[in-house]
Amino acid sequence: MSEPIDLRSDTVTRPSPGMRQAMAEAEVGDDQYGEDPSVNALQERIAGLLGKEAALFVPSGTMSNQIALKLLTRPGDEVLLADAHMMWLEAGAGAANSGVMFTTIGKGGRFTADDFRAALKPRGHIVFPATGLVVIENTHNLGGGVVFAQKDAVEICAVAREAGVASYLDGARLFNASVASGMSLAELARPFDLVSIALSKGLGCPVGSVLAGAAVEIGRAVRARRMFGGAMRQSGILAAAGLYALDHHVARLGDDHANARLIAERLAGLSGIALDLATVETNIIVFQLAPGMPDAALIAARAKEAGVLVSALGPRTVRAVTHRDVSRADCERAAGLIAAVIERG
Ligand code: TLP
Repeated sequence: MSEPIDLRSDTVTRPSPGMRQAMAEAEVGDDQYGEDPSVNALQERIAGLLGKEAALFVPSGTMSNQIALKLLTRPGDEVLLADAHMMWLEAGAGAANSGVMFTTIGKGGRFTADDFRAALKPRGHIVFPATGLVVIENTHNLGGGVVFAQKDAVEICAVAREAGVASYLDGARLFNASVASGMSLAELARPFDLVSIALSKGLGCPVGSVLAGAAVEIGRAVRARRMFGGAMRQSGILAAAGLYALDHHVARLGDDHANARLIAERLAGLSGIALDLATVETNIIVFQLAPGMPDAALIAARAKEAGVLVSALGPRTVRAVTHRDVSRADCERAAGLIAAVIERG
C-alpha cells in the first residue's frame, strides 16, 4: 500500500534534498561562545525580517513561548489570550515554569481592543491577579489558521503599553499570515515586545524557532534558554536549514493555502460537519463533527484506514493541515477520501 497522505500537521515536513545539502555544508562553531556563523547569520536575518534589534535561535516554538513567559511576567500574573497553543498544548508549562494563569478571551482565535480592555486587571489590586501579558497567535492554530486582524493587534498592543502590560506574538505561522495578508513580517511584528517564528512548520526545517525583540530582552532570553536546557553548540547545522528555507520555501506557502482551500471547499457542504469556509485563510482546516456523528478519534482512525492522516484536536474537532510534502493531487485525493469518511457517518 502507498504511504498515507499526512495532513496531521505541517510539522511532519521532511528536509528537502537542497536543505539537507545546505545543512551538510554549514559552517559551524560553538554557539555558547557566540561563535557559530550559521546561527549568527540566521539570527541577524530573522531580526532584520521582523524589524527587531536582535533574535535568538531556540529548539522549539514551545521553548520560545516559555522563554517569553519567563521574561515578560511575574509569578501570579494573568496572561490574556485566545485559546492559544501556549495555554492548551504546552503541558501546563506556563503554570509550572513561570507561575502564570491564563484567561482566554474573544472567539475563534481573535479578539479586539475592547475585549482586552474589558478583561484587563491592574497591577496592585488587592484581590485580582495582575494582567502581566497579552498574547496574540498569528495565524491561530485552533481557530483554523485564521490571520489576526492587524488593526486589532495594533490597538491591543497600544492599550497594553499604556497599561504597563507586555505583548507577545506567537508567530509560529507568521510566514503564512504574511503570505495570506500581503503584509510584511516586520509590519505584523511591529506592535509587539517579543515575537517568535517557527522554522519547523510550513518552512520545512527539521528543528527550530527564533525569538526576536529588543537587544536587552534577547540578552535575557539567552540566559532563560540556558535555564530551560535549550542552549545548543554546533547548531549551525540546523540554522543552515533555516537560512535555506528563507530563500526557497517562503513564496510557495501560497500553494499550501490554495490546497487547504480546495479541501475545505470539498468538505464544507457536508451535513456531518460544521466547517466555516471563512476560517480557511491559510493552510489549516478545522471542523466540528455534527451531533450524531462518531467522535473525532474514530473519524481520524477511519480516515487513516482510507489512506489519509488527520488530527483529532478535541473530542469533536478534526484538523487537517497542508504543507510542502503534499501535492495538489494528494490534496484532491485526500479531500475525496475524507468526504467519504464523513458521508459514511
Ligand atoms: N503546534 C503543533 C502541535 O503542538 C499542536 C501543531 O501540529 O500545530 N505555537 C503554535 C501556534 C503552534 O502551532 C505550535 C506547534 C507551537 C507554538 C509549538 O511549536 P513546537 O512544536 O516547535 O514546540
